[in-house]
Amino acid sequence: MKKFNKLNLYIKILIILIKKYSRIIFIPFGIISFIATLGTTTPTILGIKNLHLWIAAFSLPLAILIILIIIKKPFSEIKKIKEGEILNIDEIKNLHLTPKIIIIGLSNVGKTTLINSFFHERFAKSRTQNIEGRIKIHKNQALCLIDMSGEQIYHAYQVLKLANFIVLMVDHSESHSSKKIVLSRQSDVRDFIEKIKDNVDGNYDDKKSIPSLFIVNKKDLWSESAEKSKEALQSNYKNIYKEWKNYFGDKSEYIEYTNKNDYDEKISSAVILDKICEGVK
Ligand SMILES: Nc1nc2c(ncn2[C@@H]2O[C@H](COP(=O)(O)OP(=O)(O)O)[C@@H](O)[C@H]2O)c(=O)[nH]1
Ligand SMILES: [Mg+2]
Repeated sequence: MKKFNKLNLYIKILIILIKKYSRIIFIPFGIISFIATLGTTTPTILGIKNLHLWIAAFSLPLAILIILIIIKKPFSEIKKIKEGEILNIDEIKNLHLTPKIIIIGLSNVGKTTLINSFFHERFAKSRTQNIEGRIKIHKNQALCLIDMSGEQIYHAYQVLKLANFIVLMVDHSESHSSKKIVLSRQSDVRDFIEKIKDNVDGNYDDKKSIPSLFIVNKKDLWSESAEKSKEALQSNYKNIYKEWKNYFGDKSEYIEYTNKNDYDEKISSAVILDKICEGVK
């Protein structure tokens, strides 16, 4: 179990709660302290006028705060922030403090494998059916990584609503072993991105600037492809990335990547997590 300092989360939640209910908490204080300052012939206890009222003025907000904590259970989110904790869509929606990182892309690009690698698990065993969140603690920052099935575009639309960070994965071919660069795969990626943009255009006014990573995955397989087709692949994806960046903002980065550990120039998955943490700061 990773060490994770939750104290700052408790403080953050307390501040949010106090701000949200500031009227209920501070109006009684204002009224009682106003009454306590009135009048000249008021009783003096221990040299302080209306000491009993002042005690009430200070203890009432505290009591109200305690009652709010009992009723609203604001700290329940912290219990869920545990390394590896798996969350369904409703639980993900209830996270207010943890940045949500969505991993989107066509089916078989390697989304689930990437997420698993953050937990030092090997390749994905089964197909992703639903939207699933998983908590990752990286360098004392909690992240909620959200996986989806690439076959269902409405999953991507659903997770887009939640995103604080987007990881878009693309590849040269649907296959996990073929070195052949498939042109139709690149046009499928274009279509996928167009659908994502249309959805954002249709639904949000202020969602256009989201930090992101544009990951071209399965680099291990293109190393032996003909030099020309490799260059064409890179230049096509760099162009698609440029359009992506124009749309989603400057806080984005293009990376050529592989999930395969035995690949010589492998960027470690921890570097990807570093970039995500930097992006959500
Ligand atoms: N060669 C190669 N295969 C990969 C890589 N990443 C994932 N795969 C394989 O591609 C297939 C689909 O991966 P998966 O993570 O399930 O894709 P998802 O549908 O996007 O979640 C699996 O057989 C993985 O083992 C990679 O970087 N290189
Ligand atoms: Mg998957």
